[in-house]
Amino acid sequence: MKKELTFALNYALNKGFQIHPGAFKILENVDVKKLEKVIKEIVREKTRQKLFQINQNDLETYLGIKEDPTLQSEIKVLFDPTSKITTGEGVKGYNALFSSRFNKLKRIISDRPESKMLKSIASVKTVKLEEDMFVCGLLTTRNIERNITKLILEDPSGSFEGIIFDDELQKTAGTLLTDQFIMVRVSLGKSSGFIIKDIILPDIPDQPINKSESEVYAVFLSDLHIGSKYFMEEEFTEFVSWLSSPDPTARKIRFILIGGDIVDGVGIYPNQDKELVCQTIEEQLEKIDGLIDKIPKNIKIIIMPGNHDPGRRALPQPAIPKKYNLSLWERENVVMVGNPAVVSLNGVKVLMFHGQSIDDIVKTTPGMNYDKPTNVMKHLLRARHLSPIYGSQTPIAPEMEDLLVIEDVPDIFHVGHVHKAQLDMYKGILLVNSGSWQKQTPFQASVGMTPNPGIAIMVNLKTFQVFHENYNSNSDNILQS
Ligand code: D5M
Ligand code: FE
Ligand code: ZN
Repeated sequence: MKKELTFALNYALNKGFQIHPGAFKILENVDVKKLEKVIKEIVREKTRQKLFQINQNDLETYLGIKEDPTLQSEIKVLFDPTSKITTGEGVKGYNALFSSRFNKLKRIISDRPESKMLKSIASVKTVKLEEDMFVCGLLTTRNIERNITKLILEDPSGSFEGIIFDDELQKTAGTLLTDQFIMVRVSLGKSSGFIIKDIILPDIPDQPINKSESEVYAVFLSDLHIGSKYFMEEEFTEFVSWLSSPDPTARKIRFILIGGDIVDGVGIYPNQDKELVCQTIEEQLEKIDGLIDKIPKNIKIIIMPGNHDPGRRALPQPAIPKKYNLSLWERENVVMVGNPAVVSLNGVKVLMFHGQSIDDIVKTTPGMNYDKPTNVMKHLLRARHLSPIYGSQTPIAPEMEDLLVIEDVPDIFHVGHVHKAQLDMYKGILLVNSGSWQKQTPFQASVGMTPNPGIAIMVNLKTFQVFHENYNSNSDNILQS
């Protein structure tokens, strides 16, 4: 026990006071510098009242941390892939997946004025084009030859090939992702080929942001990697204790969102066992369950899986199955969802996605890198899809419905995976990459990846003001925005 705490307890006991366990728990979390003053004032006041017991209520009243019963904390799961996962078989499955992607995104782009002149690929090929026309489809191929870019798009009626001469437009074309949905403005060239004059992405429309009526906070976490040698257990435990401290921000927290890689898993990468302190998934999940137990019960916790968590590897991922840890599922303040998911926190819509596709996008797209994952997040919002590239490193299951299309515009977009705590805004949407609680691993060091772990990002859901608590002792380790 800290000596300041021992002093405070002895002071009260020597004056004939009894200390209630609830009061003791609060005293444990009071800043040590304030303990002496706090105990002396409470003892004086209660002596005056001739009541020789110090209970939780006395401390909460004195510290001004009495729970505000008017604070609302309503959570609704608006989208969870878990029950929708069917997995189509083989080619038929992929056809269904891409046709669902096309239809959903065509519906989204139909709100744009240009869409009035939208033609199917088959009809554009047969009519005599006198003025510019618009076609849309999924980008299957992009070639650059002799300073000319050629794009091939597919819609259900056929395949369309167009070329781009304009330098700026070629640059835009260079950032497009394979299998992404786009709309193009085209005209007929002199030699009867099609020329692409403009590229239009589904993107995010201007729209008002939903805010919470009560002033409650949500914490954004991800990539704990429990079970790994590099999990920052001490720092994370310190953060968990801070949640029950008298700090005014901590007192208003009602939601914690965990965006995947809760555990480090088993057999995720070669020789992983040498970097694990817990060798089974069950043991790893038990550890998180123990930590969750220390979180105040008025905080609702949403748990979404990442590529290290059990269930299935391919996107969309179901919630971490019950068979690995029933007690997480049985907790009243825990909500288990799949990846991706959309939750409403007092009306604020949060799109949660672990972020696996960032790896593919960083590798293939000019101007994108691991230092600025929020730029990749903007790219995904413009494409209105969480993982467009099919057949690269990120496994995508052949579902009958494409559950990775961003159908609903969120107020907050929460991603993890790349271990960089970073904030940004895009068209009014708050972008949060929630970093990690795992120190740099030998693999990350070998590829020059520098994470900034140990930062808890918190958002006031009424004002959208962002706060953070940094548990990393390295002064270079900061939240990026
Ligand atoms: O991934 C953390 C980050 O490190 C993420 O950007 C992927 C990258 N990473 C991790 N392991 C590998 C391997 N083996 N190859 C390529 N890239 C990798 P996390 O999901 O936490 O492991
Ligand atoms: Fe991770
Ligand atoms: Zn990950």
